[in-house]
Formats: sequence, structure tokens, C-alpha cells
Amino acid sequence: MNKRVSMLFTVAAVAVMGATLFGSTYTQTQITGQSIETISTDADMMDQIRHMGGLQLTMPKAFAESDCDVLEASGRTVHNFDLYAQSVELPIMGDKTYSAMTFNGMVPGPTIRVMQGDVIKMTLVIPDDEPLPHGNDMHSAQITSSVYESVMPGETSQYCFIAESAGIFKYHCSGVKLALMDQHVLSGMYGIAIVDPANGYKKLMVEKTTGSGEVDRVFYDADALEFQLQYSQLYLTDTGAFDQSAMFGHQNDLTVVNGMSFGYVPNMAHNLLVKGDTNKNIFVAQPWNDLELKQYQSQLLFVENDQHVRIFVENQGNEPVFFHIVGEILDRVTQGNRIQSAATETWLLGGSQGMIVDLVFDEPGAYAAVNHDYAAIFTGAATVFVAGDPFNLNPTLVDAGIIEAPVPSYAYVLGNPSDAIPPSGMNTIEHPAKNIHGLYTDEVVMEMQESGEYVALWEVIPAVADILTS
Ligand SMILES: [Cu+2]
Repeated sequence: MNKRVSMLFTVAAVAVMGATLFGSTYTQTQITGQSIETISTDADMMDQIRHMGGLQLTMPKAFAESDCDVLEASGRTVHNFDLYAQSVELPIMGDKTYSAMTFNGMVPGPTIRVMQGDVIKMTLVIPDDEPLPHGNDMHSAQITSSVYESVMPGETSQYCFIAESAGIFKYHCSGVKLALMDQHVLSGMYGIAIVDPANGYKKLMVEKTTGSGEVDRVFYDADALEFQLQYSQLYLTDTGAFDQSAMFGHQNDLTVVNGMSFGYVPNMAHNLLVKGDTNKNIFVAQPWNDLELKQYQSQLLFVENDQHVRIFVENQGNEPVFFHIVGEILDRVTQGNRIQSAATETWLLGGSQGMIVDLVFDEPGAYAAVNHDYAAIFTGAATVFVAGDPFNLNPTLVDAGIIEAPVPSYAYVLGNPSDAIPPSGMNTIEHPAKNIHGLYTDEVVMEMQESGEYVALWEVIPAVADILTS
């Protein structure tokens, strides 16, 4: 069977299965009746499924309660999770844009964080002026999937559920009656829910050897400095539209972390601090290096040495993620609330799979968290952490009056990027400062600036440059 026919067979089989499982109004005859000869491309066939109206979800109600009135009266803590859909042009590398689809004007969508056993009340609004229907499938829920049904422009959907299982879980647009789901998700409609374990996180144990060759166990408190990294890909035409044929062929253009390729590499401030010149690049590729880029200017992630760091990692995409940190070992990998590995070099995440990585950066230095698939590294999946003061900047910063005393990480000077920081939980060490960075619309940035919680580095960098060069 050649690839094309095999692909058609698979999709037809899925469609038939969908019809059987979901009680679709489209019968097997109708679906297999789509003549193979008339279908020239995979994308054409998806188009036909779309024109049939997609696959209708009419599953029976499951046993788990999804009625908000019942769950709100249950005495459990209820968290509102309010989403709206917005299709908008957002930047990609090379001064171009793409047709993004977002939750709340940002890619990824907002992170919700709750305690195991809490209720999440999800409300999805599709504004009148949004051209397409959307839905929201939350992997942290265990309820009937009929609540993920697509919602028309001008309409709202709402469901509630108990977050029973601890861990990190994807949420994503469920498309338009399942059809177009690939386009909507891979264009940006995804995010995560973090469900903290009811008894809190565990202490982190790291093995060290003594000089005499004995193994010593070092325990770090459960509290950690936390980050979130979400991996995906962009499949685009020359004009920045979604390219479904490229998706079928697994031929992505860019690999993105929290929506951007190479979004966490050095910028003008780092060039200035290390090289004394905003325009002398300290990293081989600095594609987002310009003050005019504002929220899109790349940022680094700063941590202290000997500090417990926790990273929530989710593979939102269509390709595997071989998560590795160059120069470090993943001291602990947790999935759900079960430890999967200790002291491992790399951990594999399949599509729609998440994990919690706990580690300590032992020595001052720069460390790149990568998807150790070379195609992914070279198309954007390189995220640089800087631990401690590897460039010995403390004396300069103190002399210039930028800081009063030496600091354990550059986060005290520049902050950490807002899109890499999840909401705080029960075992969170607060970041010393947060800067505005992310695949956000300007409206989102305006609200962040008004909140007074964040540093706008594009305003701070020129001031720092003045101080350091005067
Ligand atoms: Cu959508």
C-alpha cells in the first residue's frame, strides 16, 4: 500500500471510528463513499471532512460531575479559568508574521495552577468578531468529552471539574467539531494546567561523592524557583498561513518554546553587560535582538547556584521532545505525581506529554535546555539558563550603582521572562523580578505594564547603557 492510500485509509478509519463512537450523523457509507481517486492531497481530504461538518461529539454523559452548580456547592476551592479566543497576526523570526490563533492574545495561553482536589471552572468566550468557532479540551479533567464541543462566535461554553490528579496537563483548542484541531493547536491554541500535589512537592535528593569516593546524599527543601517551557512547531506557508501538507509530512518550519524560536537567548542588555556594547553579540544567533521588538526581544533565564529549580515541561507539538540541558543532569523527573527518574541525562516527551524536572545548577555558567533533536535545536529549541555570576558582573554593577551589593543571579538586575514563569504554588520561591517577554499582543503588554508587576526591559536597557557607558 503506498503512503497516500495508506494515509487515506487511516483517516477514513478514524472518521468511521469517530462516527461509530460518537454517534455521528455521518455513516460509514457516506465516509467511505468519498472516492479515493477524487482526492489529490491529504489536505484536500481533510477539507472534505471539514465540509461534511467535522465529526460530531455526542458521547453520553460520564459519571464524573461537570455541573458547575453542584461542584461550586461542594465546599471545594473553585478557580475561575476564563479564556477567550483571538485570531491575530504574531511575529516569527526574520521580520515576518504568521496567522496565530490564541487563547487570551498570547501563545501559549495562560497557565492555571490549582491544588489537587480543587475545582476548575472553565469559561470559554468566542467574541462576535472572531471568525472561527473554537473549543477547549483540558487534559487535567476526567469528564465526558462532549463538553469540549466547539463554540460559535458570539457564544460561551462553561464546564467544571475536579482536578483529581496532580501533575502538569495540557489544554488545547478542540477545533471545529474536531476538524481543524491540528491547525488551531499548532497555530498557538494551547496551554497548561499545573495541579500541585495535595501534600506538596517532595524534597529533592541529589547524590554527591566525597573525596574519598563515598556517596553523600544532599537534600534540598521542596521550595523551588519555577519555570515553564512548552514545546511546539510551526508549519507555515510562505505567507504565514497554516500548511497542513507540511504537518502531514512532519516538515515543520520552526520549533518554538513558549511560542517563540530562540526566544531565550542573549539580548542587547546581556551584550552590554558582557561585551560593553549593546550590538556586540555574545551568542551566535540573536534573532530577537532589538529594543524595537519590545516584548519579543529575547531574554535569558536566570537562576542561582545551589538553588532548587523546578521546570514544568509540556510537549504541545507534533514531534517528540528529547529534553536535555547541556552541561547539567536532570536530578529528578516526575510525571503525574510519580518519580520516573533520578540523575538522568535526557527525558523523552511524546506529543501531549508533560513532566516536572527538578534540578540544581551546581556551577556558575550558561546552560542550554534543548530538544536534543538536531533539527529542533537548529530551528529554535535552545533555551539558555544562566546560573550564578559566571561573567563576574557583580563588581561592575555595584560600582555603577545599579545594585547595592553582589547578587546571587542576574534575575535581581534584569528579572526573568514573564512567559517562562508559572503562577505561584505552595512550594514556590518567588522570582526576584519579572520582565515582560512573550508572544503577546500589544494589548496584553499594556495590561501587564499597567499592573506594575513587571519590568519593561526595552525601557530599562537604554538607562542601564547610559549608566555603564557614562
Ligand atoms: Cu480553535
